[in-house]
Amino acid sequence: MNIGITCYATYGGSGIVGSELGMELAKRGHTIHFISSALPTRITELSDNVQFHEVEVANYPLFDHPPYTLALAVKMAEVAREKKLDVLHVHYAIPHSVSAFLAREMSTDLKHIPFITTLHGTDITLVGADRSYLPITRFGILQSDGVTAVSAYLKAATCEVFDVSEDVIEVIPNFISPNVYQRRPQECVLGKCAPDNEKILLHISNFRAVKRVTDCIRIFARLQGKIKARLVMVGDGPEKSQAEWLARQLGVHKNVLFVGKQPNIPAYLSIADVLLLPSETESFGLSALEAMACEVPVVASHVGGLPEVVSDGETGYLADVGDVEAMAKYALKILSSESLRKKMGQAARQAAVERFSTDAMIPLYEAYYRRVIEKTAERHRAAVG
Ligand code: GMT
Repeated sequence: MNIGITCYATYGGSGIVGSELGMELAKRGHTIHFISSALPTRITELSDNVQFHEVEVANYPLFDHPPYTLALAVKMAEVAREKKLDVLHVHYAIPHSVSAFLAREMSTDLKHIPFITTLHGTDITLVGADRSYLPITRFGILQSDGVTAVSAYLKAATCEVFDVSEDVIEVIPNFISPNVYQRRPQECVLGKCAPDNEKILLHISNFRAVKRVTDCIRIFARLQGKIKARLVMVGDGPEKSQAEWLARQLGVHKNVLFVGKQPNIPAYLSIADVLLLPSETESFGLSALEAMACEVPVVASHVGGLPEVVSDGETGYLADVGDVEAMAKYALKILSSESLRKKMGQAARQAAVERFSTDAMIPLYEAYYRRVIEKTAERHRAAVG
């Protein structure tokens, strides 16, 4: 198939899922056309069957905000026509589904090319549910020829918030490549993060408020004097300085390492004993899945789609949002027993591979594309007579 993929290029889980899906589909013989403002994150190489089409947004003094949504729609239509796309798949509803709608409606020769929207989370639970975007997000969903959500929780939330019928949305969970995400010896990273053989607690995120990064510091502070450990914070974003400040306030800053954005996430996961993910909400929690694949038990909030990923008591522990006391207790339990960490880590790896591997999930996308293409073609034939 010729598949167009649009996602955010530089930031967040939806961009990671969009780009990794494209690369996996390309490995299976499809031709992928990424249409985005910049080369999507994690795309390291282009080839005959992985192509990139940059959306250039012309500016003009009159524009307070250059209209990216329109420039994207024009580029989508151009690529769909020139590259004979069979399907266009957009990740994150806002504004991508609306651009795809415009592209489809711009000209009669594009009406038979379906577009599919994958909902990732904040496009529904935070941004999309905001009054200023709700009607257009709902419109984008309903105009899509296919809609997928990354968890059953997100599907239910979308149906409720946007008053959308259940049969509109297919659940296709996020995935990992078990060969990329696996525990491997990482002497160099280990030496840097735990020079004195400390246990490692890891957090990985974009440091947005929704991630509650300061809870990681509070959890870590509760472990002081109980276990020799360090907290490694991977990523960057608006809440980083608040977390740094709190680490100083609580007197734990010497053992908290802020290492910024890192290109090699599996290397950090390979040295971790526990992943902390105390988010306010999480439609799926891709970093939890990545950790599980690297045999790292997860201590996270019991919220959103996380219980679909982390089995409480088996592959990690879940606690109420903000309950740093309970999360610290769970982290200590894992860190105090190497056999428990290993047992949970192995169960986590097994669950990640069996339930969320690329081999299990990519065929679901391929089958869904085929179904939507067929359905759209039938509808188109009926419409043109
Ligand atoms: O979490 C973010 O702030 C980024 C956001 C995104 O769309 O890039 O992440 C969402 O999509 C990820 C990939 O599907 C999910 O793993 C995250 O759980 C989800 N984030 C939230 O729901 C807060």
